[in-house]
Amino acid sequence: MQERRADILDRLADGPVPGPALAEQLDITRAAVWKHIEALREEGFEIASGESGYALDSVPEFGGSAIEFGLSAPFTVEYHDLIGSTNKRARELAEAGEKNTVVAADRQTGGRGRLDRQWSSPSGGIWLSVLLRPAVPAVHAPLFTLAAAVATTRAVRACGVDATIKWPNDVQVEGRKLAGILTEMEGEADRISWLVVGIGLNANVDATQLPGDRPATSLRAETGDINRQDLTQHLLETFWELSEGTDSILPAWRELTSTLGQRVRVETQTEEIVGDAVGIEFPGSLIVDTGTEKRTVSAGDCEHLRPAE
Ligand code: BT5
Repeated sequence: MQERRADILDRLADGPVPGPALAEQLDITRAAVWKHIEALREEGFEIASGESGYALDSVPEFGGSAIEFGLSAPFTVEYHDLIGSTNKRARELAEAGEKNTVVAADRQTGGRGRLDRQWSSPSGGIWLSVLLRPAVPAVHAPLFTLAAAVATTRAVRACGVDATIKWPNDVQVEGRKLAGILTEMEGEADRISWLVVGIGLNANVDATQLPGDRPATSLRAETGDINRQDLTQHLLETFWELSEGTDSILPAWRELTSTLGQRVRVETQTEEIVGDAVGIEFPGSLIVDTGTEKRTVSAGDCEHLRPAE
């Protein structure tokens, strides 16, 4: 969002402010204030102009300014009603030198999952990508995928939906996929240059529109439509906190996963491993006890078979 508009919203958050006072506080003309107010109205902010000045009556349900408004994480949000892929756009911003940026969209036409799979992204979802430049080695990258799963699960639980994490990147409700995460990065072994963590959350969408091997689900199907601004802010704030204190990610993930204790089948690029999921270890590898040995699996598609004895 434009910095000036963020400033204006911050000032209106505490109560009405007359136009001339805003102009003076921001050191701009009254005409410029009016232009910014009009732009905010166009974004869906209801701003009344009465005797006591401009008054903020309501914040839009979704959008860049709505997500940034009152957000206690240092992200700039770029919002699109329609885009190919937020991950692709975030990668472009990474190449242009940006950081701590979120690209969010209402609908994507070219959403991607892992291994270039298609990700269905109808209007009403939360499709976003977070661009970070954490000062950590490249091997730490999987931690950020787990952090995104934790942040998404916590935000969804705050809406009363009993979600859990399936290793490595799915947020599910009773075995149905509610959200997926796609992490992309560039860097040298000793340091990540940029990291883009894409989160796709089926929010206010019909679950029947969604593909998948098993039926997918959405927040609309689980609990009814939710306020995407609140949920996105909660998600981004938790994600930021975890990315700043990476030691807390694995313990938080263990508390929210449904994979540990399950009998699983994991398909990696080269083989299929069946066994009991007995642990997760830095930076996000699943430990599978096959009965004859304990295998450490760093990436793959995981299927829950039945709980381990
Ligand atoms: C994922 O891949 O789960 C990662 C999805 C990441 C999407 C976000 S949206 C914002 C950002 N921008 C992007 O372009 N991508 C990210 P994977 O584990 O490979 O799962 C992909 C599979 O999930 C597909 O092959 C389908 O079977 C299924 N699927 C597709 N769309 C779905 C949806 N909306 N809900 C549930 N399942 C879906």
